[in-house]
Amino acid sequence: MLTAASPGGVAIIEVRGHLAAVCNVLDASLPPVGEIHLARECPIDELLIARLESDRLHLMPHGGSQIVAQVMHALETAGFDRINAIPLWPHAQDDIEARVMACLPEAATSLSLELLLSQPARWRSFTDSWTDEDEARSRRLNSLLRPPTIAVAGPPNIGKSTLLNTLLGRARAVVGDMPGTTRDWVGATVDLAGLIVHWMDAPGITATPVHAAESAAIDTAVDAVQDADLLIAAADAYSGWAMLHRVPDMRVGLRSDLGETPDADVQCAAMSGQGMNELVHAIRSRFVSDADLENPRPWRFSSELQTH
Ligand SMILES: Nc1nc2c(ncn2[C@@H]2O[C@H](COP(=O)(O)OP(=O)(O)OP(=O)(O)O)[C@@H](O)[C@H]2O)c(=O)[nH]1
Ligand SMILES: [Mg+2]
Repeated sequence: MLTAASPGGVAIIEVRGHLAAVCNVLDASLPPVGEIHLARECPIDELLIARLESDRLHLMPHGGSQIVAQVMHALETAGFDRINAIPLWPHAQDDIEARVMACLPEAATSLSLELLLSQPARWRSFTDSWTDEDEARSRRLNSLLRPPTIAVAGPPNIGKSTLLNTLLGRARAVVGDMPGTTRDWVGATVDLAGLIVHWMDAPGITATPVHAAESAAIDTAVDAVQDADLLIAAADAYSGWAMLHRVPDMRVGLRSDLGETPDADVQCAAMSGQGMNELVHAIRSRFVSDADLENPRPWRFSSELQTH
């Protein structure tokens, strides 16, 4: 039997029954009754195991919904039945505040946190009827809690990886003068003015790959482009646009200090910082607009929230 609740940054999953199976799925040893172990080898996440009784223990992984879902799934696969979450929010005044607390681990920036924390007051004073536009705005705002994936693809050696490194403020992607520097997708989590995104930096796409590794890298780039929530085509003033297997959602001109890229929606130069704020804002606006953020009506941030 198991239950889960996540009152902030750490989740608590209570497990009752034949506990040896838990240790098999989590690759951890069973602590003696009354002791707590840190399971470092667990393939899902480092977690604490507190043995409360011979047949009852608490698992404490990080509280992110993905991690909790993976641990719960592993336990269910091992034969445990799920029981409803225990309401572990004793300080919550009402249901809406409890739901805000449950979502706190997902709010990773001050923008998302402030918006989330303002919801109990908004819902309490809301007497209007809920509209289709409220629902659509809420879906857009949900990207503040569930990071979208952005893929950047274009010809080689135009500054795609430099752009990612500049957004991160540190080196993550390999940058170089040789076309084909990036051999595989480099993924990083980037904060775009309060919107967290998973940024995929693709290898350069060229019609004339020289090495087998380059050619394989291009195949990977072409495939991965399909799944991104937002596809950015990148080019510089001289490269032309790469052929992509999907129409891009946005065209960005890079290395704008060397010249303007024809037909780009936004121009920027990562090395000098020119146009970077505009780029960040333009990307964020594709998911959440300024009007969405400024709208004082409540946000239905959880599908379990009733609107009447
Ligand atoms: N002038 C100028 N040069 C830049 C700028 N951004 C990057 N570069 C240079 O452009 C070259 C290529 O940069 P990368 O970031 O490796 O380019 P890439 O598109 O990732 O290249 P591949 O991985 O080969 O596809 C490097 O020498 C960078 O220093 C910029 O804003 N202005
Ligand atoms: Mg690169």
